[in-house]
Amino acid sequence: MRFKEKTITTTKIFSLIIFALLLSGCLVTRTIIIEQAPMVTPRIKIFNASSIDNVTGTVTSVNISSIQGFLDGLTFNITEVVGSPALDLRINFTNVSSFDFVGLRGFFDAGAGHILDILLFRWSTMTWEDFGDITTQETFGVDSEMIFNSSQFINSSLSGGLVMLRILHPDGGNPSHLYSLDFAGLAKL
Ligand SMILES: [Ca+2]
Repeated sequence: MRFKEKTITTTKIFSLIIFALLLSGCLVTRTIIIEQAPMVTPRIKIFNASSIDNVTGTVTSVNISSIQGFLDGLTFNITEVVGSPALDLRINFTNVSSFDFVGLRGFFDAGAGHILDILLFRWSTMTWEDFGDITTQETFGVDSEMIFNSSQFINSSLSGGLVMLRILHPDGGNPSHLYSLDFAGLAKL
């Protein structure tokens, strides 16, 4: 009997302690909301080249896939010829709706003063527009040109949106000079 009374007393004391703790907020159940990070959607769209054609120059390897992969160990190699122009390379892109950059990764192993022009065909005037130069390099490097209002360089009536890129060595060449192209692409931010 005395044991039962002691048990009841202990239970009451324990209940009072729990009640007091609840009042003080120590045992308030907390709901923790963990916000899930939003899915990150790639913001940059890359257009790979769809065709490549050497109008002038000696090509030692012809494979469009060589310039579709960045840093993949595959390159498109072309050497200059004697005479002017020394090198004329055309790279086409299809199904292009809009773009902001032209990007090239290559290695121009040539002499001082030898320059490759980076041009885009402007459909509204039917002329080639020069956007930059590639000079002799010591190793592979990236050349990128920002293009404002790309619509004038896209022919939406051809191939779903045709863009023609040209790499031109306008002056006299040297057959020992090599342009090794790893990647050519258009980028839409
Ligand atoms: Ca490559």
